[in-house]
Amino acid sequence: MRITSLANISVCALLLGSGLCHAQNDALKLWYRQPAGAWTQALPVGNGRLAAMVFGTIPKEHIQLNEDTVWSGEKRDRSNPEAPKTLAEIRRLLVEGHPAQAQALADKTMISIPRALPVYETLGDLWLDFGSGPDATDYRRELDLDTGIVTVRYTAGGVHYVREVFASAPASHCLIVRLTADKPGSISFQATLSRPADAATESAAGRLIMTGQALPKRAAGENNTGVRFRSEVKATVSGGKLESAGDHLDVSGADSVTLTIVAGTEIREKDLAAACARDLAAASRAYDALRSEHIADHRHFFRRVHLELPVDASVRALPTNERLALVQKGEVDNDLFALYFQYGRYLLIASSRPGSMAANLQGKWNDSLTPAWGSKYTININTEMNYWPAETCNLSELTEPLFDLIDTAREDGRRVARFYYGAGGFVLHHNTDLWGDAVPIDGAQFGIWPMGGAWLSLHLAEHYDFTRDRKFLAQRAYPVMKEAAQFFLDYLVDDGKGHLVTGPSLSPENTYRTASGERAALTMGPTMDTEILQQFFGRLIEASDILKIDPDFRAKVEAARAKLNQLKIGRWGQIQEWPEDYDEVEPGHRHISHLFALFPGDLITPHKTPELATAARATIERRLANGGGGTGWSRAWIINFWTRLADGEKAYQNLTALLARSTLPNLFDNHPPFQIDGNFGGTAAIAEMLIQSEAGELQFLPALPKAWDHGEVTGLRARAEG
Ligand code: FUC
Repeated sequence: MRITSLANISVCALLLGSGLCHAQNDALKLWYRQPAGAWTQALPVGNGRLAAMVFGTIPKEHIQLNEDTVWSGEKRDRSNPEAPKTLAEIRRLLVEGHPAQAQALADKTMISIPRALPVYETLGDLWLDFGSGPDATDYRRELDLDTGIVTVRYTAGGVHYVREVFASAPASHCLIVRLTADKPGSISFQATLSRPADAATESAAGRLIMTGQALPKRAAGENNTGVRFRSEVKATVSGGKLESAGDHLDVSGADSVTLTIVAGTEIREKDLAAACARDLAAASRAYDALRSEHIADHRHFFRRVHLELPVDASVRALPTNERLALVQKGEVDNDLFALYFQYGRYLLIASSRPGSMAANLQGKWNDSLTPAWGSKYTININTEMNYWPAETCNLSELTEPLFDLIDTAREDGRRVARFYYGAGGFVLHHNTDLWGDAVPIDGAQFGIWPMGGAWLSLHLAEHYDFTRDRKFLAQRAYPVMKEAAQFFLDYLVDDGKGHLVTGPSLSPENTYRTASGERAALTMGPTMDTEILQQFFGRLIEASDILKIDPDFRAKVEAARAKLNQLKIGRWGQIQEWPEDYDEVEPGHRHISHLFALFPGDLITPHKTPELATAARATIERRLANGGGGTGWSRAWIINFWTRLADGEKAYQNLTALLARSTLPNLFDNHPPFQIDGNFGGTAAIAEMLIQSEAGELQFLPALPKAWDHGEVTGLRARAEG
């Protein structure tokens, strides 16, 4: 079925041959027969600001905690003072065919000082030590995606125990742990808070208190600055006794216990003790009231989309880790894709709420002081991928933290545009952090890429596409887009052949080899930059047209857009990644940036640009034939590409590979290590298999694999008619 006019925005599509089926409860649960033996088996809860990983361990429960503004380091100017002096020379070296020299110079003179940004750190750990006791039986640990509650149940010494953990957004962003037993007086434990470093804990009047500072670990000799935090755990006990002693709380002989966990940092609060007291007071209500309030709030988002794929009841009856193990062995479990899809939606609800920071490389779940890539915002693919499912999967409001991040980063971005490039507007490079840092970091082969602001700004345009919220376009999106465009109007240079190009820049993180054998990443006018600008300028022009403003500015953007390079097809039949048809040093490289135009962009479509679509197919095949798709996010991007090429079978094959090769027992994406982008990219891809609405066409079931021969989906969204 193909429908070519745009219709209404809420879409209800029935998969071919479907009957009406009703989701059984277990359809929406991740569940296990054992406690988590590792962090990647624990189960996540979150409300955007606070997050936790629940291990469900006996006899000592471990709940690892995060607060989304606990970052090491500080806001500061890391500009390399040499940058303005060498820009022209770096460009000259590139134009004259000395990319390795250009790159070495850029590495010395453009990369930030210090070279790394601050990192996102764990808040700490809550431990509930139940002491030694009789062995537990009938153990079950689950995360119910429909309620947002992790539940642990077991029987020990003839008593049936239940633990429930959830992260409430409405009740002052607290975490709640509830302990009950079916026999009065059965609950006794000692509670402590700890952190691997840089914190002190104490107990007072039925509360645990932890205070500390997220100190930088990587910048020896640097100022020891970092975000100050405070976390408190308040115990409310029914029956039995509660005592505070030293750094712990002792609960003995209780019937039931509720622990309320709050946390704050100096990023949002002036007086951390007062903030914790305020939040505890706001959450000081009966457990049942907190629980039902949380469920209602969670379902407001979660229940908007329903997906049922073919179910094998005997497989659905198995624990999640066993189902994943079967998929790893080559068994078919379509229903696990539906669970994975809803889990992706769950993870966005839990990690990105209005008022929270945007979902970072690990969403909000990080147990380390030195996480991989700082658990930051890598904006040359990863952060954008986090938000790919937001609009199509009916979670449009959850994009707000991303827009806040752009707003924060604009400030530093203006400074860097002026200082590094003598340009107006704002520029972001391949990473940013809590404070919106805009400088190139890490090394020239990664950091010298000025497209972060333009790519992120496309998300503002996309939000408008799905909402047609004119006020948003006028007040929030357009001013940012205009500033991002202004940068490029000032920054782009003529390539000597009448085209405007970026540079020095690169095709994210890939390296080429010139005919003379020189290896480099830096170049003038990498294909991805041109694609992003084609799309971005196009959206800017449209926006100014819709709003009927800025005709002069629009004319300048139109003129610049007309001078951008066209896509070229290289000697392998592929979309050329660089302006010259260089050899890739790593033909199976994880980044496939030059297919931006296929997804998330829409410059390449099988109907409108069939030759380019064939070249896009050759590009993916070449990457895959050379071992591509090795990281979770790379595989997830590949699935999205196949959906846009309307190849349901290839999409299905790669989705299977995503679960079989790049998914951890708690269904977290595995880069490796854990990185959440693959979850979000995979979720977005499943939606794209079922509905697409780019390039002015609305298509139902555009990439439906044969294996999904029946099922049901409701609530996905499409772009609306203007
Ligand atoms: C980019 C990718 C890496 C990783 C990092 C966070 O640098 O190339 O694979 O995802 O971001």
